[in-house]
Amino acid sequence: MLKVADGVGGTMVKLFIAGLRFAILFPDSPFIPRLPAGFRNYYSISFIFRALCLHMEPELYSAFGLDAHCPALPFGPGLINTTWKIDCGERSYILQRINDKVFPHPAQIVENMCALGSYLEKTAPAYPFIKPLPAKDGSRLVHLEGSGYFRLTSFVDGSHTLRVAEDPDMAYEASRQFGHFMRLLSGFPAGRLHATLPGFHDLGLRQAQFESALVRGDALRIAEAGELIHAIRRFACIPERFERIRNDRQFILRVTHHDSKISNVLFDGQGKGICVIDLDTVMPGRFISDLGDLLRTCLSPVSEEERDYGLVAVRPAYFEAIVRGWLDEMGDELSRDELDHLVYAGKFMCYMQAIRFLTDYLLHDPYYGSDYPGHNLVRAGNQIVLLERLAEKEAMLNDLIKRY
Ligand code: GN1
Ligand code: MG
Repeated sequence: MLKVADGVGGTMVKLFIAGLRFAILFPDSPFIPRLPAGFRNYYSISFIFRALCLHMEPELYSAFGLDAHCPALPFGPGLINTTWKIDCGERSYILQRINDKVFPHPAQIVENMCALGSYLEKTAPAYPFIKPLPAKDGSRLVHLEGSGYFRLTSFVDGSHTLRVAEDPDMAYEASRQFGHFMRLLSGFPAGRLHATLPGFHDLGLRQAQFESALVRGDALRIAEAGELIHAIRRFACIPERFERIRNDRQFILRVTHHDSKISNVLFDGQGKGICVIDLDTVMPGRFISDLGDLLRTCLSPVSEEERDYGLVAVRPAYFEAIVRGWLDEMGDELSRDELDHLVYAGKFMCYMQAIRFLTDYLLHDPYYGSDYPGHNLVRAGNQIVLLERLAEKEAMLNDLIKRY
């Protein structure tokens, strides 16, 4: 139990702790001071909460055989799992708690990673595939009653991640990394992987969830989102096209990453890609998911978090770099029908992310949570503006890549 001193200092500490508790319980409260946008992801209330949480878990350190004195700090901007970096002198690790409200069978994730890891050890031994490390009892997933499921991986020394692509070369590198990953695994029977999140990028399912939220969701929020819903309706051709793709046998089921944003690529000090990370959603899928999420997250100079929609833009040089990076790896693997859907891939992912954010908003944010009131509405609007910008430039972008 924490013992707090008396006197003015003690009162200040008690007030701080009370404030922190309030912030954790009511993160959306208008009484909680807002941090500047750039800091929000790394230094938000949830960041402080995560930092405090790990110190409550000494059993976890012991299960993985980690020295209890190694400091752990919250790491990365992920929305679903909780991530810490643990520094133990020479070696550093990444510890993740798998969100088992989202992933119903965390063991399947680890099984997928081990199956892919063993395959790559044989077929591409030079690829630095990041496999979960065994705990003291040999298992690669530790379950702590009441705390959840945890896995540990090595931190790749000298690596870093990027939140946004700072120039087209970085976008090229990121794209090439995801294309490389898919190509290396093109001989792996995708159907052998568990679908860790069934229906994850099934736009038909996402559309049905959206339609249901429009009926069951909060009436005030539905009214507030009226204009956005209208804008979404104008893109009905995107889910319609997906239904045709679903039945098109030329759209091959491949080992697909399903979260191919630039922040899931490790870069070295020279700006070269090392490998891809965040492998929870690697499962059978279509290439439009991976090329699409690269386009969604790299085309604009600002991320899905940006509230000033005037800053959302589609940069043709980045489009070209991403498509080039993708085709340099996957060009020979793609079928004719797939090659005809390069721009569609980006539209597909922007559309799906917009309706996922909006669905969550209408249902009071059960999936993504929110750092401020209206957060998921803002994100959904941002993604629709990005989709509009992309659709406006579609013909020009297609011209740009004709020669590839
Ligand atoms: C989630 O947690 P994170 O940031 O890796 C989501 C992705 C979304 C993304 C939007 C399992 O990924 O599908 O694109 O948020 N992952 C899951 O930022 O839902
Ligand atoms: Mg992820």
